[in-house]
Amino acid sequence: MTTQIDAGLVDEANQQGAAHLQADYDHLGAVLARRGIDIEAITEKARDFAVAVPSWGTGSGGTRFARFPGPGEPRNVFEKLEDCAVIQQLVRCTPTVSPHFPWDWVDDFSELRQHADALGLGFDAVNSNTFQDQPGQPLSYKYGSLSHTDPAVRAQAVAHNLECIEWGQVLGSSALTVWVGDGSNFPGQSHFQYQLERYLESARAIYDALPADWDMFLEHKMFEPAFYSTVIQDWGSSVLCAMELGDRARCLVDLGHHAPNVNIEMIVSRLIQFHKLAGFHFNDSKYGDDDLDSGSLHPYQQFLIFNELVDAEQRGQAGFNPAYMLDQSHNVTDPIESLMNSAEEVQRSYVKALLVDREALYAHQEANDAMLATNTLKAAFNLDVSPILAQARVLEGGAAQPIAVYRASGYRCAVDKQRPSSGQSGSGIV
Ligand SMILES: [Mn+2]
Repeated sequence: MTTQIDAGLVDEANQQGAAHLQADYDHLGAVLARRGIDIEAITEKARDFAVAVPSWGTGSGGTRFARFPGPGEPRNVFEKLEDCAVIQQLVRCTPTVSPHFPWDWVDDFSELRQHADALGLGFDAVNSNTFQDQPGQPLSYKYGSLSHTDPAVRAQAVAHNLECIEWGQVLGSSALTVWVGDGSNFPGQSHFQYQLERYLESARAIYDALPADWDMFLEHKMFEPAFYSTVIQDWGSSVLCAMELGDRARCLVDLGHHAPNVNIEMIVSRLIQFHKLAGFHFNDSKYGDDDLDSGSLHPYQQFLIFNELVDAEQRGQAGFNPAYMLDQSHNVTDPIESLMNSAEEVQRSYVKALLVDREALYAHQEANDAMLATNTLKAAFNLDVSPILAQARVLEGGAAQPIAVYRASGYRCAVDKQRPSSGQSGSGIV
């Protein structure tokens, strides 16, 4: 397997920090032991944790005002995979990449899969794109795609999704994520019910074409690009459509796609309860679909979401198998650094949720002791689990301090020389 960063550099940095890491790990181990928790068991769970990297996150993102490209941006999906391999080499919890079509379209998908294999990477859910027009595309999505009034436009959008499945099969993927920007910008512009009926008819055509081992993830988003109404605007519409389509259609929760102050962890619980949770696009948000780095703003909310996920995992909830993916736009940071940091922050929430004393929590809930119940959650959240995360990375062959090693490697500077700016980007905000 090709490594992007000199393995010697990783080892050297790990050895330099080994004594301090061991001391911190031992101390945390003693703290956890007093709570009846075996730190080694938690570290094993941390080692097994995985979150997929979005191919579109490897380039600098932007807004509708401007995009400020960074140095050495990947110019194609092969170069995006190389950057993803750097991330995986150092953090060891991002073994798969979620591709987006047609941004990541290639002539030969077998070659792409071989390239990923050589880098030690696999593919997660494939994403279709019917929210923008591509060069040479016969019909426009200006007024919608899967829900367009014109059956010919709907057929074109369905055909694209079917192509995505074909390409994804070659890549070894087993899920299609469908997000449509369809909606309206003016009251009265669209008939809500007819529009949703057209969406369902198109989604049905895609669902019926799923290979036997594939699932369909429906991603909702409250607004943008449509600013008055959106066809799949919230988890209510999403779950209604998923129920209508069948067992293999489930709801994907993007943390930035909700109304402000919505209780996302409760939505997650509801979806788990009814076997309709597909997975996540992790990111953070202050105002809307900001696509900020995961855990950068609301780490407690992210922890509370994982509290629901770990609760389901530990209770062995039937059909519980969510896909974890990042979906972020990196406008002012090096995307590799943001993705490494974010993967760690998501893993951190998972590990903290593992530390919740569930028996005590259930007892406090039964006794209606709100104070002790909420403090049980805080007792887990307030612990610094960084030594566990670092130890898990080191044991998996990654870096205890990924960003420090990445900066020391000079990778960005090296690829900047190999990748002259094309002035274009396959990055986007979804
Ligand atoms: Mn998303």
